[in-house]
Amino acid sequence: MSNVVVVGLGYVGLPLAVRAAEVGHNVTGVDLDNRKIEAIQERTSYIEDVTDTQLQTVLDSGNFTASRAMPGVFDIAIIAVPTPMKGHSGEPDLSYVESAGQMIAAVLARGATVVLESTTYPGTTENLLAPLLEEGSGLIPSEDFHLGFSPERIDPGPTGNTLQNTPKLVSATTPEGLQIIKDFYDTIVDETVPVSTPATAEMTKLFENIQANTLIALSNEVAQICHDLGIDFYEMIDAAMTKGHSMSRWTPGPGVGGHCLPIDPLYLAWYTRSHLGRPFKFAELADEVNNSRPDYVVQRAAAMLNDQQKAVNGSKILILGTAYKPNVGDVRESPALPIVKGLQERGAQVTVTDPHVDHWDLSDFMTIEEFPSYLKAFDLVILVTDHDAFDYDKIAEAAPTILDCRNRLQPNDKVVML
Ligand code: SAJ
Repeated sequence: MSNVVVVGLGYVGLPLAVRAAEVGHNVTGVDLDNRKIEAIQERTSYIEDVTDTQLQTVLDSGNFTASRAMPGVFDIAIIAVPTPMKGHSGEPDLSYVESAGQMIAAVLARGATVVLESTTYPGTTENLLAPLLEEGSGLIPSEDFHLGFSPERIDPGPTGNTLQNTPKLVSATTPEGLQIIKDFYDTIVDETVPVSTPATAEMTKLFENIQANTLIALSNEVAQICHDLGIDFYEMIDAAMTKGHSMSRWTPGPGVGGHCLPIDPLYLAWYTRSHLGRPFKFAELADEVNNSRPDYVVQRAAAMLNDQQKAVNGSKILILGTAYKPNVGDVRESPALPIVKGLQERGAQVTVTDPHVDHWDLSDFMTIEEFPSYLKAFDLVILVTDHDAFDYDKIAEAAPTILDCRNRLQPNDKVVML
């Protein structure tokens, strides 16, 4: 077993660190966020996919410790830090990768291995991280230390897709490095898939999310056409799926949230414009279509109120679910945010309820225990995120009128499908 450092203890890094410790590696988790380190020292998991028991077990085994600083020695260092965009510039923000690389370079020893897991544009590992490690350590990449890229494929929430059962791409700048990286990941996942270069692995990861984001945008646009033509999109997509092959089922929604699907395609869109001098049209079009969905929800809500001779201004609207997808508590890039803001800008009194979200300060918040009995007090209910915890029978029975953005309820005279 190895001395492993995981830099970045978020939804990727903490499950990875815990899993590596579970199989016997000696793992140090490093994060600059004191709250994360304190939570771990208090033996409490802040990541839904890691239970308190799992965390406590590896802490008690002595195989896992958390720290704000790098340990003095390590065999493998894995970077699992965020790769967001710089505001609305459309430009990637690799500052977290750079600072993680600098931390690692300061203690990088000959013969060690560095793996980047954070999603990024092709060439980052070899053209940005390698020189940064060399500058900080004086060691030569591929000669004095091994370097590779292994994209994270975490699927947050109780989806059944786990770190262990999701095949893991592995890549490196040398055959020796690839063998070392493959051997490591073979101890923690069921299947590793070697690819020829880090850039191939970087592009593969982006393509996975670009394909999803684009097909969701396609379904979003076709769903609007179906609505205008009086065609049930879901009957249509289910009929299309009977073809049995070469079809995949992506459903329309109120918009695409999370810190992956809406962001990753823009990494490649930025790269093609800045390095190849041409746009990545599918990424830009999908972004435009998906980003138009929250306003479409607001428009449809206004039309439903109008049908009741009510204005949005002054109406009481309840939003069910603010997280970016069902059964998680993450609101990053959630479409609920622009939907709430759009309704408030039109004068609506908006209340939200979400059993998974701990912090919400954009509007009034109602606990799930309160909300069924108060449903009748609202002029309109909008189902934005269809958590399993909601009692859909009660909602259908008690709500005045519902705009269902997730096809979770049976359409009737009160329930309108987005
Ligand atoms: N969504 C739709 N329609 C769909 C599927 C999803 O509107 O048919 C929306 C969801 O409501 C959500 C957003 O898209 O707002 C993203 O949800 P998701 O579950 O599709 O994706 P994430 O962000 O939770 O995880 C994705 C996954 N990638 C793909 O599905 C290709 C996961 O496998 C990746 O590991 C993860 O990104 C990541 O970290 O890159």
